[in-house]
This record gives sequence, C-alpha cells and structure tokens, in this order.
Amino acid sequence: MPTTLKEFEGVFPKLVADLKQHAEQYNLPTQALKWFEESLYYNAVGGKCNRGLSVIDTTQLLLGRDLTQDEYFHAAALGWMIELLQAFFLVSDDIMDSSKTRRGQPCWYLKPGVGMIAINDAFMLESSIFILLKKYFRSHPAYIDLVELFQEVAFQTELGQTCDLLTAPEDNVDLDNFSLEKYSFIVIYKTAYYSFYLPVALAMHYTGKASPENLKQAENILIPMGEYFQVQDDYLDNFADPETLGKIGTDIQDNKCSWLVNQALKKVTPEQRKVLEENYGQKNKECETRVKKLFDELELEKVYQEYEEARVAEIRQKIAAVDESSGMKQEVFAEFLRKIYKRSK
Ligand code: GPP
Ligand code: MG
Ligand code: MG
Ligand code: MG
Repeated sequence: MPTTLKEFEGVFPKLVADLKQHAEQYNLPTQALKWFEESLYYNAVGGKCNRGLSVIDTTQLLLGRDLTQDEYFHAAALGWMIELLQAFFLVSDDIMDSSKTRRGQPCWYLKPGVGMIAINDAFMLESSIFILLKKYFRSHPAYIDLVELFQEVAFQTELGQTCDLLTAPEDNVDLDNFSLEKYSFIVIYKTAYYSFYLPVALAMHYTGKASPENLKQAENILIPMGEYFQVQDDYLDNFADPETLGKIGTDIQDNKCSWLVNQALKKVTPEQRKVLEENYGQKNKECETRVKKLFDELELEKVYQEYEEARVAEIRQKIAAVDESSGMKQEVFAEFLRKIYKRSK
C-alpha cells in the first residue's frame, strides 16, 4: 500500500525539532530560531509531496515488505530532505521568476518583512539537508553516496536553471533563441533529476540496491518521465485554473523557453509569428492575453493531449521492459507515473 501524505507529514515536526536543536547549540537568539522554524514550515509543507512520498513507496517496493517503524522514519527523513531541497529551489525560483503565489499562498519573498531575507532562508533550507543526513545516516554504509547524490543533483538542477534563465532574457525577446533541443536540456536538468531520479536513487542507496546497472536503468526511465512532468508544468502554467494550481502562471511574461511556445513556433503562420514576436516576453497583461489567445487559436491544448498519450505509452513500454531479476521493480516506476498522469495541479 502506498503511504499517505498525512503519515509523511507526521514525521516533519521531529525533523524541525532536530534542526532547531542543532541551531540552538550555537546559542542562536530566539528571534532567529523562530524565523528559521517559520521558514521551514511555510516553505517545505503544503505541497503534494510526491517526491518525498516516492522515497517511502520505493523503499517498500524494493524491500518487498512493509517497513518497520524505524525504516519508515528513515525513508521519510530522506523524503523530507528532497522536500527541503525543493523548498530551497522554489523560494529562489519564485524570486527569479517574479512569481506571486505558490501552493495557494503568497511566495515567501513577498511576505511582509521577508523580502530578500528569503535568499538566506533558501540557503538554510539547503543546509538543513546535510544536517539531517549526518544525524541519521552517518553510520549507514551508503552515507557518502547519499551526500554526493544530493550535491550532484543540486548542481544538475542549477545547470538547468542557468539555461532556463539565459534563454529568457528580460530585455531581449528573440524567438530564434528557442528550440526543442534547448528545451529538452533545460527540463531534464532543472526538473527531472531532482524530482524523479533523486527519490528513487535515494531509496536504492538506502536499501543497498544501488548497483551502477540498476541506477542506469532507473535513470533511463525516470528522466523521460521527468521531462513529461515539466511539459505538464508548462502546459498548466497557461491552461490551468490558478486556484486549482496554487500558483499564477508567469512563463509568457517571463519570456520562457516553454513547451508551449516551442509548439506554437512549429505551427505559426508568418502573421501569427509576428503577434508572438510583439507580445511574448512583455511584462504587460494585454500582451499576455494576446499570446494566450494565439495559443488557443493554434489548438495547443489538443497538441498537448496528443503528446501526453504518446509519451505515456512510450514510458509504459520502457517500464514493461524492466528486468526484475536484479532486484529492480516495475511497480516503482508504475506507481510514480500513476501519481502524475493527467494531473491538474
Ligand atoms: C521548475 O521551473 C524548476 C525549478 C523549480 C528548479 C529551480 C532551480 C533552482 C536552482 C532555483 P518553473 O519555474 O517552471 O517552476 P514553477 O512553475 O513551479 O515556478
Ligand atoms: Mg523557473
Ligand atoms: Mg518558476
Ligand atoms: Mg512552471
């Protein structure tokens, strides 16, 4: 049985207590201690926690049995470390993307009294990962692999974010700068590694099943799955109801090399391309509305639905071809795919 969000969230207060205790040894003044705690709850809790939950589900599937209380706690702790990594990314990404809301609330940097302190709060969220990793996994045989995995995946995500930002200059809209090749690089690095490969790879290291072959096989399925997930994110940025999504789309105004604009460029007439050139990437609501109208005219919703079916069929085929004799389980991937297929938020 997959674990529940409620059970997973039940572990977080203990980890917050650990982090506070770690900070208290330096006699951190109470105001700062409270600030840290508030940032931890505001930024790490309140999402779907698919990444964190997947560490637990994968651990259970790889061991082929229910987890002991102690194993559940350890798998959940690893899961929360991904959620902390994600919180570190989101707090920073929302500043870089000038976003307004996240998970149905104001972005952290927009809260009164926070502002650019959010940058330091993001660093603290990242440091928290390594404090918890040391506390609970210092004597695990895969400790250094776990540390290196978090560091490498953070670097990969930052590479993706670099490319995401450099293809979206604020002052220079150049549609020739976009391409599906660049798109693919951006989303694999900024999203797929930390959101899909990391949870499964952590569970593999934790359960002692992280042979190079198993890791490679996991990567071969999870990276395409992560690419599909970011295409969904780009689609929802324009087509979802912000109320349901919990965030207001920014990609058009931010001049992003998004999946939608790349699909639009494949279909536009010269006149429509002109509309795009004049209105894409402008910090202006009317321009945004014109682009949205063009996306409707080009029937990008339909293009997306076709993409989704084709991509999911491909991923399912890859899953069916997984050789289980090495200890890997098809269900690990199938469960992950189920969590995201046709998502609306
Ligand atoms: C998603 O991009 C990617 C990230 C949140 C990774 C950020 C990486 C950093 C190194 C900060 P997005 O901007 O489309 O996400 P969202 O739509 O949730 O804002
Ligand atoms: Mg971004
Ligand atoms: Mg963003
Ligand atoms: Mg997005």
